[in-house]
Amino acid sequence: MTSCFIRPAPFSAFSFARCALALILASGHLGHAAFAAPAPIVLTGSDRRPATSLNGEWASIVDPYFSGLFSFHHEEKKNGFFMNYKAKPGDPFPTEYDFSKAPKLKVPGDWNTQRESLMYYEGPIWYEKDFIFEPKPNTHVFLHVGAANYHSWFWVNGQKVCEHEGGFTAFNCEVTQAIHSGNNFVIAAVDNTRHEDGVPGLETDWWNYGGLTREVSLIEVPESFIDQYDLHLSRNEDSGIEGWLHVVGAQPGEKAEVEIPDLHAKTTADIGADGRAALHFKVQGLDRWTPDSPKLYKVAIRVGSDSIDELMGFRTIETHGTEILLNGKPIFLRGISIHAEAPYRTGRAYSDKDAEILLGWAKELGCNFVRLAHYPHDETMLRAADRLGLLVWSENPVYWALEFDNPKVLAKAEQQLGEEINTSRNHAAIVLWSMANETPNTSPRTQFIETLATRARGLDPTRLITAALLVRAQGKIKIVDDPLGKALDVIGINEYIGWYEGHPDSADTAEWQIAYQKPVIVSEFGAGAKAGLHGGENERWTEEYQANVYRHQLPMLNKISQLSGMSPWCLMDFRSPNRPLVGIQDEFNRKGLISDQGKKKLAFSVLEKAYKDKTIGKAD
Ligand code: GCB
Repeated sequence: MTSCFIRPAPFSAFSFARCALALILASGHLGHAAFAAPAPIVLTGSDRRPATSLNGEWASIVDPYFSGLFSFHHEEKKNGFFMNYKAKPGDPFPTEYDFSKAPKLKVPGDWNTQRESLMYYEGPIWYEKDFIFEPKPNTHVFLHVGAANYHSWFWVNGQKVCEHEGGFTAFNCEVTQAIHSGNNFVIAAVDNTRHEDGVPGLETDWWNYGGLTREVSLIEVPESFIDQYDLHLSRNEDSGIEGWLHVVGAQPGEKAEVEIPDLHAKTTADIGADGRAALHFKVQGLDRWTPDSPKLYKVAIRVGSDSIDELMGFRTIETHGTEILLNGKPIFLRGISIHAEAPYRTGRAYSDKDAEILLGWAKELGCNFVRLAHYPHDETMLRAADRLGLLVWSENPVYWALEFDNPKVLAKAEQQLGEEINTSRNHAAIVLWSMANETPNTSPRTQFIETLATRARGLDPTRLITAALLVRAQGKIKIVDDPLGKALDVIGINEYIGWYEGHPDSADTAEWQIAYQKPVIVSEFGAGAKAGLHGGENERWTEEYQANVYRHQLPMLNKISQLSGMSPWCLMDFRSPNRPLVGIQDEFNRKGLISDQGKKKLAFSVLEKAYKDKTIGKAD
């Protein structure tokens, strides 16, 4: 049994509230006696289903002590904010909150950039929204949350429906029992407090944007419904499309049907007792998805009265020696790293427009590849990458030093990785699952990430596994021999010659010793520059200095025989509390090739020229 009194003093109201939460959750209270939180389910392709949007303005209460979690009037439980109690004349107790008078926050959106007082806020905030809904008979209704950073709890009409940990993956809470015809309300508590045992942990080089940062909606599905599916081009069989789907509540004898009308291809498969159907069919005249021709096909997936109209590309990805092969042909990944920072307005990116701008810049740069760092980006970004023909590196937020010897942390990382893969597995654009970024070389770390790699391969054997590794420097010799490399298909390397190490021309004499004969992607290099600041090419923070770093890096990278791609750091400046230098950084990491206000720096054209003239990397 959880106890609130085992922790030594000081024991703050804040920790009491958290502890009360643990007790309340453990004992199944919170306005719904027999609550046992079911694991939120994955709905693959949820954005392709009809939905009732709950985006827009939500009432908000900032609650740094998390006191809204429990009632001061235990017998009444009216003061738990999740009850949304409206005071009545003659009540024998005071009600100390009222969502109808509370200020609003926009959803989707981080709270930090919506209200000045919340810029640095880390803690819980309550959200409330009224909505009208008419559930159809014999359906399941899910509250779909695109992402809530970091820990979140949800109630519908006072009934707890789910909780979720992890700030960058979508989840769905079943609300069928809690929702009713007519007026309803949904309440969320979202807490962006950083934790030592979180994923990511205490320290990141990006802003800890809190809140309901991605879209929220209601998705209604029939009694028996498709929760997950996977369709991809076979590596072994020419023109074979294979995969599977899973149905919740499948009826005996029910069949799955998949059709690609433009290819006149259709298959029907039996659904097993475990709800799974294996899919396989041959297609003729398929145009494979490539960056130059990102052909997407309409795919109709049907089981009983449930159906999803997908839009998918088909391609293969594999390695051969030190090469990456797309559709069996070597390809050099001309990339750039991107944070989910909103262009022009800053804050967490979430919209189609944000994705179009960010990926549009990547295309302008001559990229065929983007590293979406350092966490799974949203569905709009992945759809845009499918559409625009940009190969994607998608990353689990295992960043820097986590508690690698803590099994609970491993479970959290596995959960987020599972959500990332199960949600995004049908995007042709994604070719690499990245397990981690710059983790220290210790054996608990290696075991931890090997476990993740095994899980990723189990969930999706069709893509390549990577991670961004650190480099050991012995003077001009740069060594990559991290044992984690054994577990990877593609070695990612982050290096900052010319910025954190030496001068731009130090790259001219650097020699690389890479212990693996596998494809290598230099997943980061770069330098900080303030847009509009000009000076000598050896004067830090100027655009000239940054361009100089790029000019010296490119010939050096060309000498790495395993080089199969690169994604310099990074496309656009992004907010980070680690970057306080006044007048230069002002709490932005300035390694972008473009400023947060959309101004291109000189290095942009250095890289653009190298990409467009194909003077970097192996010819493809
Ligand atoms: C890194 C990290 C990245 C940082 C970058 C920097 O190695 O992977 O998250 O933002 O360096 O700018 O220092």
